[in-house]
This record gives sequence, C-alpha cells and structure tokens, in this order.
Amino acid sequence: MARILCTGGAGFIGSNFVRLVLDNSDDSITVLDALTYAGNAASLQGLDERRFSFVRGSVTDAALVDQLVGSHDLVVHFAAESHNDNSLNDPSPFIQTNLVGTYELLQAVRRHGTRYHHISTDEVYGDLELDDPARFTETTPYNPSSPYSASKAGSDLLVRAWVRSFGVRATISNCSNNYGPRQHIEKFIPRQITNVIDGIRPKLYGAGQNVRDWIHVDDHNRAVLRIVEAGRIGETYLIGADGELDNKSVVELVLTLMGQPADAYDHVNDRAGHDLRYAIDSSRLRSELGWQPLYRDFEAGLAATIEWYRANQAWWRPMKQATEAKYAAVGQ
Ligand code: NAD
Ligand code: TDX
Repeated sequence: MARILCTGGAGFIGSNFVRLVLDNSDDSITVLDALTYAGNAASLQGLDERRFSFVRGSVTDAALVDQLVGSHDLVVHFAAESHNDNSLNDPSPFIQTNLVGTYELLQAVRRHGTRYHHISTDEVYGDLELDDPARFTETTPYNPSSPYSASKAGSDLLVRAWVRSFGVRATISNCSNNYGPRQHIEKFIPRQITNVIDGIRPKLYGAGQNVRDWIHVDDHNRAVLRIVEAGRIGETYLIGADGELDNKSVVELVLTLMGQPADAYDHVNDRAGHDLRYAIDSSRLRSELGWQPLYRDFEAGLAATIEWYRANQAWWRPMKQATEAKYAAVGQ
C-alpha cells in the first residue's frame, strides 16, 4: 500500500490516473493541483475520501512541495502547462510550472529520498518527416520546437542531472498524443467533438497533413504504473501504441462518427512552427516491462470518447465560449 503524491491530478491524464489507481490497487493518493484554467475539480468528484485527498497549490511552492513529498512514498509528476498554442501566445507560465515546478519537486525528493516518476512528452524530440521510416526512440536527440516542448525537454534534463549527480531515484516516460475522457476542450479531438455538438464546423490547422501518434489515456497510465513498479531507476521509457494518423483523417472520422458529412470542416491558420509528425517506437517498454496497449481500435476508442463528451456537457460547457474566443482572436 503506497502513498502516492500525484501532481496535476485535476487535469486530463492525471485525473484518469487517479481513477485507475483507486480502482485497481489499495494505494492512497493525494493530488496537488493549482486548478489553473486546465484543472477541473469536477474530474475528481465522487472518489473514495478514505484513500483520496486534494490539496490546492502550486508545484512551484517549495515549502508546500517539501511538506507533501515528505509524507508520501512516490511522486508521479503530471502537473504542467500543456498546450502548445498557449505557449506561443505567452511562454511565461510554461517556464514557471514546467521548469521551476520540476526543480522544486526534484529538490524535495532529493531531501526525502522519495521515488519519483516524471511524465513527459514525445515532443521533446522535435518532429519527423512524413515519409521518414524512423520513429523516436530513447536515444533520439532532443530537438524541441515550441516553448512548451522546450520547457518539457528542460524539465527532463533536470531529472537526468538529479539522478546522476544526486542519486535521485527517478524514471522518465515520454508519451505520444493522448485521447479519452476529461481532456480539456482546447485540445484537438475534444475541440472538434464539442464543436460538432454545438453546430460549429471543426477547425483544421493548415492542410491537416500533420501526423500524431494517438494512444488512449488509460494505456498511457497503465504504462506509467508498470514503469513505477518495474522500471529501472534513471531510465527513460517511450510510451506509444502505434496510432499514427494525420489530422485530416481524424477530423473526417469525428465527423463521420457524429453523423455529419466527412468534409464539413474548415481550414484555419496553421500553428507557428507546427511539428509535422510524431511517431513512437515503444519496444523498450514492451520487451523489458511486458506492457501492451489494450485500446487497439482507434475508431472504437474515439466513438466512446464522443459518447463521453455527449453525456458530460456540464463538465465542458462552462469553458466552451472562452476557449473558442481565444482561438478566434488568432484566426483559428
Ligand atoms: P492538462 O493541461 O489537462 O492538466 C494539467 C494539470 O496541471 C491541470 O490540472 C492544472 O491545473 C495543473 N497545473 C498546472 N500548473 C500547475 C502548477 N503550477 N502547480 C500545480 N498544478 C498545476 O494536461 P495533461 O494533458 O493532463 O498532461 C499531463 C502531463 O502529461 C503533462 O506533463 C504533459 O506534458 C504530459 N503529456 C501530455 C500528453 C497529451 O497528449 N495530453 C502527451 C504526453 C505527455
Ligand atoms: O483546432 C485544432 N486544429 C488542429 O488542426 C487544434 C487544437 C489542433 N490541431 C492540430 C495541431 C496538432 O497537429 O491537431 C494536432 C494536435 O493538436 P493538440 O491537441 O494541440 O496536441 P499537440 O500539439 O500535438 O500536443 C499534444 O500532444 C503532446 C498535447 O497537447 C501535449 O501536451 C503533449 O505533450
């Protein structure tokens, strides 16, 4: 029975992680979350309070972080500013949360000797050409494109340095694009689903050729648990489910599954510095730790996600207008 400190647990991946752990173990979880625009307390409603508690605060608050890390056995660090488009408009919170926040956590786990798992992204590797047979591996050089991915790359490198220089017991995982329930509607898939529900045409950046490597959020979180359980200290594991698809195909599939003509979308301004393609080679995770994705049918996973947004309009509706207004201001 471990006491887990989960940062960013009111966000998309973190809230699904909390539910997975509570449903499948006897562990207890404390969520530390600042409830920024991206955090949603409703994502944590109805959990068993004997094994779950919530602390509102920032990972940049050194005293709070030290106190919480000192009373837990394991830290899983999800908290981040996570949206590329926001990082292009204002990089400042990305530097604070992703770099300074990770630094404070590392200092605390160093003082207390606490096991630490660092959640990161495939975006630290930059992008691949559309016709490149290569995929990212654990030894691909870092080459981030946006302020978001640069801040995540920097935070990964802090972890590596704290392992090597201070003997911190840490692992890192870099995952590809997640989809599933409770994802903020600023992100690609839930934005288009909620647009269609609201009678707004989906918005495709540029020509829509960009490729993302989709994985269901529960498959990501099951991999994280496996790494925490059996991963080698100091190692990096790439998490991916062989889910490469271009954005145009994803929009067409959303429209078709929602009973609309497949071409009922608009092309809008492209993202500055838009990464072309991500693709993960997750051989290490599969061969060393025996992980495999359970969600192998993207269309079925997407259909279930659409159902979740249809059934949970109270969860996302309060943020819809402000989210679309922010995009409209930059022609997206
Ligand atoms: P999210 O934006 O949905 O959630 C982030 C959470 O962190 C929110 O609840 C927010 O309130 C909280 N937070 C932000 N700043 C904080 C601070 N200073 N202190 C405490 N809490 C703070 O993000 P997500 O999509 O769930 O991503 C979680 C993690 O997974 C991030 O580290 C991200 O880089 C990584 N990741 C995401 C994806 C993806 O496809 N979404 C893929 C790979 C890796
Ligand atoms: O309206 C849109 N139209 C569109 O074409 C939006 C919001 C996005 N896009 C494109 C941009 C990307 O090519 O869709 C793709 C996915 O966009 P996002 O959902 O913003 O994700 P991405 O930028 O790929 O980053 C995501 O995966 C890696 C997460 O947001 C990151 O946190 C994670 O690290």
